[in-house]
Amino acid sequence: EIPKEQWAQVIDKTGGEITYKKIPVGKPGPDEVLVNIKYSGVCHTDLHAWQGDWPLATKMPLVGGHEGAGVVVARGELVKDVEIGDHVGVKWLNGSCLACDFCQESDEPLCPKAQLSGYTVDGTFQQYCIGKAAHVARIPKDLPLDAIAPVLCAGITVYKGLKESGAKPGQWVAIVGAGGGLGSLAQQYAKAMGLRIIGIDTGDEKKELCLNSLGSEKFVDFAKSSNVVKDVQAATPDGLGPHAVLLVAVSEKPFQQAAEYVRPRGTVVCIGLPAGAYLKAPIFESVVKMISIKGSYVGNRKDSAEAIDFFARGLINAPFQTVGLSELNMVYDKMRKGAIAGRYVLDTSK
Ligand code: 8ID
Ligand code: ZN
Ligand code: ZN
Repeated sequence: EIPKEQWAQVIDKTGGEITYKKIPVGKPGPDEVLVNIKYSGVCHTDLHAWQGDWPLATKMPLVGGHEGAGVVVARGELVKDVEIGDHVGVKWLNGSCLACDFCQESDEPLCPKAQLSGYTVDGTFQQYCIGKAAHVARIPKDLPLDAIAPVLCAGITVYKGLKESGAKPGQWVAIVGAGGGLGSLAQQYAKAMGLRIIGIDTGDEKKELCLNSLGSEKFVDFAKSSNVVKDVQAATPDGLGPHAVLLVAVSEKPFQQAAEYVRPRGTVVCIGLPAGAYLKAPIFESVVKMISIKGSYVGNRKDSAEAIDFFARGLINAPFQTVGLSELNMVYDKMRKGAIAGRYVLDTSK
């Protein structure tokens, strides 16, 4: 039975107080489903949205969150291929037009009418969330909904980014921001894809995690290193640097360094979205090393299904800690300080 009211984390203005309170449960439109969110990951994007870091306005008032795993409890009359009781994920891409050039080519994140969970529509920091049926991720019923939650943004995004990097099995990839949410999953996907990994982040806790359980063979501590560029290149056997770089850090500096240490013919994939930041690369080295620099933005429905399938096959086992939905403020405090190794997942029942 669907209640009339539910617990949610709500903001009324950018950077304003986050209030844990009861709000009405929404009704799904004809092409939508209502999902009883059991667990939601907390992505750094949610913090950017709250802080107003990006040149794109959010809806207000706003319920954040876009890594929501739960159970379908209601559906609109046009929905035929999702059943009540199915396990699904509400992703960053809540919906898209399905008709534009980009949607037709399965580049739906690029849809000019894309609806974004926890940004332009209410997201998963609530007990009942609405998603477009076409876009909710299908989750097999035997998978744990807490552990799968971070896959729904972090997992999909890094899996897509690794595909976009063009790195082949046996080649080296540097993961910049390796100890965070996206970075920890990136190592797991990279390892499963047969890549060799250099983790870049800071602190002994993240170093241990990367080297001992996530799959990095080498680790560079960006805060301790006196020359990150040299150290990253030295981490590859021939000293010529990694074939690909996945940038998932939330600061500008590493985006400036990547072109310097990437291998000739290598690819730099930008994923992290630090506020107000610019990309800068030396033209000389970019030209004579024939470097590619590109962006990568979440993934399409097929990427999502594949990322979940890696998890279903037992290849993805990234660290997460679970706390109540009511503790979102604490999670944001830690995230702002870079003090989270892995991901926090919120249990919406407390
Ligand atoms: O589709 C996309 N492109 C997409 C999808 C999802 C998330 C982009 N993102 C963006 C988020 O908006 C955010 O800007 O990816 C970024 C990373 O998200 P996250 O993994 O959720 O953030 P986190 O858990 O806070 O991890 C960030 C890590 O970066 C490290 C920190 O120590 C932390 O572990 N880091 C920083 I800050 N500076 C670094 C540096 N110079 C660094 N690591 C290496 N070198
Ligand atoms: Zn995200
Ligand atoms: Zn479209």
